[in-house]
Amino acid sequence: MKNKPFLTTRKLQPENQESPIHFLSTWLTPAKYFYRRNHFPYPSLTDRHLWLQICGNVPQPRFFHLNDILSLPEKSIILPVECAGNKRAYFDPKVHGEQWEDGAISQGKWTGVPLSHLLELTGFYNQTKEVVFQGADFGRKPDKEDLIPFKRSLPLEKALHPDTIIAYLYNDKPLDYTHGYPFRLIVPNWYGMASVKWLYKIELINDSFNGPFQTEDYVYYPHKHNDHKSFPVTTLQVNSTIQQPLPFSILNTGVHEIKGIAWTGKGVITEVEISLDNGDTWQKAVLERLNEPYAWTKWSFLWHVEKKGEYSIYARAKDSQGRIQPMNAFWNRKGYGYNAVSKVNVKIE
Ligand SMILES: Nc1nc2c(c(=O)[nH]1)N[C@H]1C(S)=C(S)[C@@H](COP(=O)(O)O)O[C@H]1N2
Ligand SMILES: [Mo]
Repeated sequence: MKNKPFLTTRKLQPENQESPIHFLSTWLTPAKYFYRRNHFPYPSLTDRHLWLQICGNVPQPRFFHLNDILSLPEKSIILPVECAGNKRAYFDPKVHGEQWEDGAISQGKWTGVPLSHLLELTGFYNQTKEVVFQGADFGRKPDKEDLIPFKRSLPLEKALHPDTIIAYLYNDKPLDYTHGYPFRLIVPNWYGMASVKWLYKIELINDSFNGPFQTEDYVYYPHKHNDHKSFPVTTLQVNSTIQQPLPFSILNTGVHEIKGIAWTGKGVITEVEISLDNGDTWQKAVLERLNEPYAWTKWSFLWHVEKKGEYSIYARAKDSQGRIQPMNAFWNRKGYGYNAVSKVNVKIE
């Protein structure tokens, strides 16, 4: 019998679980191994949710039924969705929030209709500044009274990007309920919070949306005790994960394959380097890429090791925008965007 990995539970209500990222080597994460990140209890869906509403600043407000949407031109894109809190557990000093390690990221094939296509059908007025996306789930924020939905906006330009899609298939099957059935916004290059699940209402507005999921949460706060110099969380940092070997493994002398994934929200990954001497010297890993602009890059490195002892394996990715993983992550109070050089300690005996 083949052994199977499992999700790693961070919280059950609402459900927050990590993908077994160290044990997955396929390009497409099977739906059952996709991480789960929820702010609220799962929504109860009704037939109402098979209709996607576009309203606000549009000449022809409309409801699109799932069947209407299925008949429109479709587009498929392979891309990772990464939670902005991925790797939060590694911040030093520690920060509050789900203590995600490496598994708040998963990649698959998303199929849907470009949002720009729907907005061509409804039209939109010139003054439009942002597009607001609302999910069917709702609940309370800690210390607040009122029930609020999960709701976020995109600048019009990002909403109109041809790769911003309303997805209804994941890996060629209808979206799982847990991942947003029937409709999910997919926003390439942005952290996962932008990809609103159970999407049922889209509103075009003339000003800036300032709901709590973009003015309180998903904001980088560089200081512990005040909000100075805060700015919104948007694009993915350049980042990588060492999938194998596992932290604190005990290995024999000889040859070991060090392998993992690397990704970025700007351009493409151009290089992954490995250091076995605490960052003094770096050697290039071999990259393996799909012909897909947003997909993660797989990398591997054959390590010949004869000397027994303890080692730190470092990996750092570079992207085509000249960004590189720093030795120390940019600390911020809510713990977003951790992307310091990836490290795994092992012992050779
Ligand atoms: N409606 C809704 N959409 C949502 C969320 C949510 O709680 N409700 N969480 C967001 C966050 S923070 C992330 S990281 C991703 C997680 O998607 P997943 O659960 O499919 O992995 O969905 C985003 N979209
Ligand atoms: Mo997230």
